[in-house]
Amino acid sequence: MKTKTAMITIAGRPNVGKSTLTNHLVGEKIAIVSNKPQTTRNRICGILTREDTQFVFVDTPGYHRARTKLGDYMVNVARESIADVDLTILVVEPIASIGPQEEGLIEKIQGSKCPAILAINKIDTVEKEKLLEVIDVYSKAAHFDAIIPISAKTGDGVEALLDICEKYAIESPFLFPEDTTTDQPERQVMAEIIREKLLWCLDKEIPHGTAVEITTFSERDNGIIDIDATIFCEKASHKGIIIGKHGAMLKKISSMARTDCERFMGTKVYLTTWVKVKENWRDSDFLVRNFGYRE
Ligand SMILES: Nc1nc2c(ncn2[C@@H]2O[C@H](COP(=O)(O)OP(=O)(O)OP(=O)(O)O)[C@@H](O)[C@H]2O)c(=O)[nH]1
Ligand SMILES: [Mg+2]
Repeated sequence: MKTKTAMITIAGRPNVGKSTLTNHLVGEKIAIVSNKPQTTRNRICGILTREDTQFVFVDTPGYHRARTKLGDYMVNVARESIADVDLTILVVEPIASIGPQEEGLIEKIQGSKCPAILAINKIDTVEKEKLLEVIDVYSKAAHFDAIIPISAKTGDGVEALLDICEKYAIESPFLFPEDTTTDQPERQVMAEIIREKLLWCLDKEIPHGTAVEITTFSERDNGIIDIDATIFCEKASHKGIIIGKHGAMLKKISSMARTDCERFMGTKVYLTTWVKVKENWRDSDFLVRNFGYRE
């Protein structure tokens, strides 16, 4: 069988729904999602193999103005993911004005000579007329091969988006085995699941200042998986909040995470979590790299 692959970057400002879209395209939750901006920190591939075509969707950190070393890393990843792919999908909010983040990304896309399409997401939240205004503003601002309104949440328009993506596939052997859905190692998926629950349960800067390290990941003879995870935070006061009164918050976070870990692994998981402080680690080149945020 002659096979094709398409390497497709999903770019956009924080919180526009890139990871939600990646999950919908792949048909499995492989990227964490939250209502807080700057959820995704690394480049993550979501893989979908459909008949003779393999799609590799590159979910990226939201493009923003960085204020920490970690932020610098995230923005760099977002920027560098645009070159050397077959297509870039720029995901935007259904807002009829173009922000500086979008301008920056459009400039980068045009400079890369990579074909681009625009996906206007969250159309479940706006009226048709408003959507026409958004289409009008973007079609005047830049050249996109196509402009597609979608809802990554409901799945509206996602199939049409996939059909368009298929046109950019080029003849090539598959890059991943056919049943693969992500390039992330299992331990990384587990760490990300825990970070997602931290984002869901905690407010303000606290979850943004956390990093999760899996120190044990082992399978028993009966298939049960033991996971030990350390949650690092930036301040002693944050540690107290993450643990909560009588450990209630940490218990809640761990229990939510365990359910998702079990779903992903398809087996019973024993998850043990600890919390440690690493003062202002996001501002340290060394610690940022140490937590795995490096090319
Ligand atoms: N109503 C609505 N909400 C959506 C849609 N797509 C995503 N969201 C919500 O938008 C928020 C952000 O979604 P994410 O997928 O984490 O966004 P992201 O672009 O990956 O964000 P970063 O990783 O921070 O760059 C979440 O609360 C999602 O549930 C959509 O089509 N409609
Ligand atoms: Mg994301």
